[in-house]
Amino acid sequence: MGVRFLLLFIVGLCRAQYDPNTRPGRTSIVHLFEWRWADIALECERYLAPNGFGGVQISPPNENLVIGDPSRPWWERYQPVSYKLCTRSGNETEFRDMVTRCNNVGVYVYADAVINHMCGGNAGAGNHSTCGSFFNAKTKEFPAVPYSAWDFNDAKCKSRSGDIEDYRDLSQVRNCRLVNLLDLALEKNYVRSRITEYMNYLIDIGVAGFRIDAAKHMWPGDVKAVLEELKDLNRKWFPAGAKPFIYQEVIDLGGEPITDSQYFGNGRVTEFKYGAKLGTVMRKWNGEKMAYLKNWGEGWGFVPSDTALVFVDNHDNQRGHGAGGASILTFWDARLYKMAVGFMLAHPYGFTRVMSSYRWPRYFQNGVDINNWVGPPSNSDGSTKSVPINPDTTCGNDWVCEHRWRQIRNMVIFRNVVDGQPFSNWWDNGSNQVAFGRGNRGFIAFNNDDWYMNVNLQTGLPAGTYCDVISGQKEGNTSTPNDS
Ligand code: AAO
Repeated sequence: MGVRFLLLFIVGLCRAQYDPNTRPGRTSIVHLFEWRWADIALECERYLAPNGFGGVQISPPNENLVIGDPSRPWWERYQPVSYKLCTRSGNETEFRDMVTRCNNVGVYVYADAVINHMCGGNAGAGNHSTCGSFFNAKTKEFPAVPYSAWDFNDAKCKSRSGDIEDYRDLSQVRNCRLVNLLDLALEKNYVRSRITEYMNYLIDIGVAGFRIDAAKHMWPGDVKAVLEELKDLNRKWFPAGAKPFIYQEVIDLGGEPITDSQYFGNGRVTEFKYGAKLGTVMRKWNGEKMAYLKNWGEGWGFVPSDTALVFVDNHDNQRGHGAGGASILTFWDARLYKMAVGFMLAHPYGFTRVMSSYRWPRYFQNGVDINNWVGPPSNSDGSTKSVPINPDTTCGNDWVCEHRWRQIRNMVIFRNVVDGQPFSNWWDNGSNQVAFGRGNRGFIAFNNDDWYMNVNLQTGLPAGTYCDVISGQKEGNTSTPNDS
């Protein structure tokens, strides 16, 4: 008995960083990409909590380089200047207010931690930063942290340009600059302690976990050393001993020496194969069809379910950055996108993240969207626009709010309802009509063929009348008419 208890205890400790810390029965988070803290606080209270969302991934909260003012690209936020909490999403007071208000309604906050690097190496005089901190990238001085030249990796990098030139060279990927971003020397105790100080500051404010940006570009042992110094979560909202949820951005589509599994020891990893493959299936490319989804998950070569953070698209690959390629489905392909997100939320594999985006003026030249840099909806002074809510519950000001689309919101609730139930009663027509249940709690059917679906299926549900929450909406004891 004693031994078993000890074993459980050790296993429990080791698994802690895989646990999203969401409230029981809340099984998904949403990435409110580039939203202002004030809007996120409101959204937690008015929409996310009432609809069973477990948490929000926020854009990086720390000070960054201002680029192209007033036409500022979204990606400036991946160029840190210090760990002060002011960005165009808001200042520290607004950040604290958001975390407190979201936590108070049981919607937890996951911060995007950009700890692999500072800003691009060419930034200098003439550039400013979001809190006004002085810095000089050319001399590698960031006095607001402070970091100076010897806190960076350049001496260890063996590529000709100092940048990552070849993803097949593992040490280049981890020691050289990712697109010229100044690469921090994470093997140094000094650098590690500045990073843990920043992350612990966020934990004290009340965040529940972190997306680790560019984890692939850091040695797994260095990431581990940083994570080991993190505090337990704030006792005001979380149980004693709760550890921050960790999901590491590791792009592993195969063919490179850096693999997801090298990072399992630190927490979950982003499973990029998921969105790339699901997009291919829904688009029916490469001879793929939905019938093949019967063994979706590990059967498709994905990482073990309890180490996976999954998503249909993310802020990079919805606009051609990062990895995944043309198969990635986004809000621009609304019908297929809803099906893919619906499939993700119905299926038990992985911990699910829903994307919430803004529209930008896409402009393709030779197949490349040359406007894929365009930042969030903004005012003429470059400040980010608020998210107004229309009478029909959609969002204004070019915020897409996919998480408010009925089909997606209802499937977030579906996932909560079927949580813990087995994948069951699979049916397919050998083509693109499929259906499956989750124990005796829920059942879903998809038709991605070009002809009607007319079958009698075993659902596993108790006899009764059910509402189709994809095509309609349950209102009291009735279901609104099919409007799909
Ligand atoms: C900007 C400018 C740069 C400039 C730089 C510094 O665009 O021209 O040099 O500033 O001044 C974001 C933007 C960047 C931006 C950066 C900083 O995306 O454009 O640079 O902010 O402002 C790699 C990383 C991955 C990274 C991804 C974008 O591994 O970590 O690139 N994602 C995160 C964030 C992202 C952010 C950063 C990191 C930096 O989510 O928003 O960048 O903080 C291969 C590799 C992947 C690699 C991709 C892209 O993928 O495997 O690891 O991702 O290449 O380079 C097939 C393959 C697949 C391959 C893919 C593309 O699909 O199967 O493996 O092709 O070749």
